Amino acid sequence: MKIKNYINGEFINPISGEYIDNYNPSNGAIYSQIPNSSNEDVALAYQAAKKAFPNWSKTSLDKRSKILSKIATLIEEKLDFLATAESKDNGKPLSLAKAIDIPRASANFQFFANAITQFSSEAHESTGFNAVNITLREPIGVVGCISPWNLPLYLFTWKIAPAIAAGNCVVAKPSEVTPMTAYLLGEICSEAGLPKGVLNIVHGLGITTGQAIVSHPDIKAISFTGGTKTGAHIASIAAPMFKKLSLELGGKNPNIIFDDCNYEDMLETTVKSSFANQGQICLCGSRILVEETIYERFKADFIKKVSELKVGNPFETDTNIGALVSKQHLEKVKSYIDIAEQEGGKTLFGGNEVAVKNSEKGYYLQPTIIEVSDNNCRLNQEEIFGPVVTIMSFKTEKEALELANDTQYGLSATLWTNNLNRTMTITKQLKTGIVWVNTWLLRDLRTPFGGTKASGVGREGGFEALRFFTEAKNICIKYE
Ligand code: TXE
Repeated sequence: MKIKNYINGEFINPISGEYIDNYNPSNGAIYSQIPNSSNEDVALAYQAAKKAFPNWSKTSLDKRSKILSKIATLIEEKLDFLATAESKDNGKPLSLAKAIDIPRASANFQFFANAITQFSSEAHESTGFNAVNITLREPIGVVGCISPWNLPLYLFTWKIAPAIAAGNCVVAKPSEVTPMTAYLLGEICSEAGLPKGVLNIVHGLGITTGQAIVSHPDIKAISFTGGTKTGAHIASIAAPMFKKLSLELGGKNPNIIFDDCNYEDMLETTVKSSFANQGQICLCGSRILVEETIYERFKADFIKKVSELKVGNPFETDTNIGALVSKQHLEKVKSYIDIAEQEGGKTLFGGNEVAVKNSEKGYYLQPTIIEVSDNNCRLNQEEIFGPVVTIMSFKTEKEALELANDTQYGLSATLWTNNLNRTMTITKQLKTGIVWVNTWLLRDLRTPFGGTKASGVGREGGFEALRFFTEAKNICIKYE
């Protein structure tokens, strides 16, 4: 099957006619091809977006909102179809795609369909000056959205929905590793009546297609989610061109566990925060820090729970852990297990590839727990982005906080305690954009989402996203 670019409401071949193979991670087979788009394809997408902008930006909020809602409904109606496509493309359990990825993609459109009707320009009477100040929030024009492979449709729509809700037209690129649901979204948008050119989806490699979007002089804002190195590279191109930038990058998130927590809740959630989506979520708690008093108990219970997880074909209903997204990524994750051994880390569970019956060429890895004693080891400092967590103990609150903050990243942290004073002391001092207390990945789409330090700049979600995708203009009117 050949995936095509979606430009000006039409599915078209890349100008060069070149295609790249796309793999099914559950069995290692090539199952589709995607356009290897070049600067010319991006230019075409830009022209379509530019042409659509004057009308779309002036379309009433009510109409925009209705179209976004319609897209949300169509995604919901096609849940099984889209979840199956996502699972095949990404390797994630079908059950996860059905429960999380696709419902969230629909929710992204529904949320911004509502949010845009509540997002307003502001006016301030400047008392004493006979003046009124108006702050208009105007759409930027043509914006670029570039998304990764771990939560394909979920993250793709998380950018596109606020961008178009705010009146912009979009040139978007999904990851070349997981292009399928983005391709299917094009059809859904046409069916929902989204005018031609409002959303244009260009497929291809990061270094060519992605870079063409970032360096296009008239694409004025870039919203990117992906690796920290890529984010830095994108910033080096976009910043001198004075583009607005939102960068959601990697994480090395601490999961801090105190002995006064609700132990059973903590244990169950920690299994999820460690290994959900094969550990390929930027919010996974990959550094588990446990208070010394319960360390041995936790270790034994955690190993037991993790050993019960089933690694298997994503389409089997009892599979907990599916395939990693690509051969290349599997190799990267495995290399960290080797590094652990060289650094003196002790593998408590896992560490090996899994041969899944009838899918022997798939990219399966056991959930892996490694005990470390030094937070400066590479395993605790570098993002692995796979089913590999480290555990280590701490003695005091102060030590826990120091360990938690001792990383270049600052995306999220999880804290398990029932002590209110400790909760406030620690959460206020954690240098992360998000802190969960006694829970993990509980998302309210109104909240700001994003990280500090090497985890990126800017916030997505709620009005933050609508502010990003608009330019604020102040008009000051003096009257007699
Ligand atoms: O991501 P890339 P990769 C982390 C994770 C992973 C590492 C590398 O640690 O192991 O990044 O993964 C596009 N100009 N995360 O290499 O390259 C690319 O085509 C413009 C964390 O697969 O960052 C894709 O669409 N675009 C992360 C998107 O960027 C470029 C999720 C992300 O790919 C580009 C994914 C360029 N020069 C990986 N180069 C998270 N924060 O959730 C690449 N791209």
